[in-house]
Amino acid sequence: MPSATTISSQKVLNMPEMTGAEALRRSLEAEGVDTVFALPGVQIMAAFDALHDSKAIRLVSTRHEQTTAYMADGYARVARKPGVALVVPGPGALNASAAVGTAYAASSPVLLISGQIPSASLGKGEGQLHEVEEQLDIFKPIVKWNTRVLSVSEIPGAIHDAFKQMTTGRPGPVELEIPPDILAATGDVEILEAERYPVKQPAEDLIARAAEALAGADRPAIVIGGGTLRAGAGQEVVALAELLDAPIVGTPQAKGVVPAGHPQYVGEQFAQVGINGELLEDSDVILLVGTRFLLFGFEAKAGQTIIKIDVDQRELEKDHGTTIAIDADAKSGLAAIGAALCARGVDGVSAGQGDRALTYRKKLHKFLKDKAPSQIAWVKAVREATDDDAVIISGMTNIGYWSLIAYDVREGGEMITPGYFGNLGFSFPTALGAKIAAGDRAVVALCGDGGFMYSPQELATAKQHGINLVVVVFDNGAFGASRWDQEHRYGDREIGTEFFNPDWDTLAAAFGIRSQGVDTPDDLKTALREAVALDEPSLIHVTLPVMAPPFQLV
Ligand SMILES: Cc1ncc(C[n+]2csc(CCOP(=O)(O)OP(=O)(O)O)c2C)c(N)n1
Ligand SMILES: [Mg+2]
Repeated sequence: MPSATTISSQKVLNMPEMTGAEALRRSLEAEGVDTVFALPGVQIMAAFDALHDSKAIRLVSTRHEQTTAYMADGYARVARKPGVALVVPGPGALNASAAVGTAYAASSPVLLISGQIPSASLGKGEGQLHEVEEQLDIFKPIVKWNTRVLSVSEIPGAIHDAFKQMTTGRPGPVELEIPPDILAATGDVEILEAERYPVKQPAEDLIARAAEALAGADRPAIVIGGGTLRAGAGQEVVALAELLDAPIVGTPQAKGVVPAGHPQYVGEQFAQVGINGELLEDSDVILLVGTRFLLFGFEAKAGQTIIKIDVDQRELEKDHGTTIAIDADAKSGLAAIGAALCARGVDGVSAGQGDRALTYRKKLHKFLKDKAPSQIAWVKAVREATDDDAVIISGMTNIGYWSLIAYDVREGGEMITPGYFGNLGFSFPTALGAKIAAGDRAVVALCGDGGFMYSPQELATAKQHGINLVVVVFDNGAFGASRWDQEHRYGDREIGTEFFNPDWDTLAAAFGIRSQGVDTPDDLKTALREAVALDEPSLIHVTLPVMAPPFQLV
């Protein structure tokens, strides 16, 4: 993210006779929106009509509201700017809610414009079409901010506030409700210019304390989370790790911040598999940056110093045995500690941790090879078939989980995950939005047969809008993770976990989508290489058995 400067908001237009829908369109344009993911309905038709005349905004229609918000999320993660979804209230908004929850868990900036019933009927319980009483309350736990506007003139300010919420502090989704009569009415409107906001700078005394602790450490370690990705803090993480000669451990949400293969980078942990507690237990000062430190199964011991940098005050208040809590954006916090260490003469050589990072990386690779050789072979096939800048969407499927630990994200590449929301059905629709932002870069959705069948109808969306992604469906004829659970914890008593699958080639052909079936990692590599080179969407189905997920190894 470029260093932000404050530009005070200016009124750029004053058009008294504008409709609410027109004000919405112009406000979105002023914020730099170029794509809106939408599914129509009577309450939002004025907004659709206003977008008809927009040269700046492309409306991408979907076949289910969940896809509008999933696409907005996928778009936001790759474009590194907010994604926008537009749906009817009630069932439309509720259909989109699992995707909004995902954006919340993943701190992704998504604006859901969710319509409303006519303003005169609000709160009267008349049973208006799509009415849900207190819709704002339904979204409260899964959005950073939401509001309802009840006049045309409020629309630009609401959009401006929505973008401020999405792009400052911890990013996250927001929800905005506009009743249909307000979209249709005219009023005095002043459109506001987009603003860029300053990032949170750290307090100097805390930086000095952190630098002192790190400079005095024998075995420091750095743990990075999604906050470092959002802040674009890769260079600062690497610079600090090199200064301290410290190993770096990532969460799956930080994949790609430090390219795999960097000498200081050890790897990731998912569900307590991967980089285990050993490295952290063997560290005297641990710096946590932009991470909620979920499920690490680690507790600080006496004598260890824990330093935390987070932009979200609520995270700093959570007790991880934190000694020094720095309220700052990851990039500015790391840069300040780096500068303070340089001023102290710390130079990376005297730190001399030997090859701690390498030792733990080797341990991790051996663990993966021993515990999950076939899973790793599939992950490798995906890696070898794609360029470094590919975008991989790791769905809730066996090979998706193992990718979180075993797939190497290199310079320029990225992996998108649902974070702690862990929702089945996430990867294909999210990948559709990611591909719109990714342009010529390859986008590969890793789906289970269970997860893909949440939205096979969106193959039509890919075809219609020319979204040339590759969908890989791993076919084990089951909700595999649940089937594995039954096999190992419930005496192999199958109930409700095995299912009937369609003939994938016939399904794809029905949508005019090219497809291919494979059953070895080598064949997947060949098929995927061919597929990413195509100028059209395609589907690869992979036959494989039910295998152990990482979270059932421990
Ligand atoms: C919305 C949602 N519902 C249910 C689950 C529980 N769940 C986790 S994994 C899984 C099975 C996934 O099956 P599939 O997509 O075929 O992948 P596989 O495990 O077979 O690789 C289920 C049901 C979930 N994570 N999210
Ligand atoms: Mg399956």
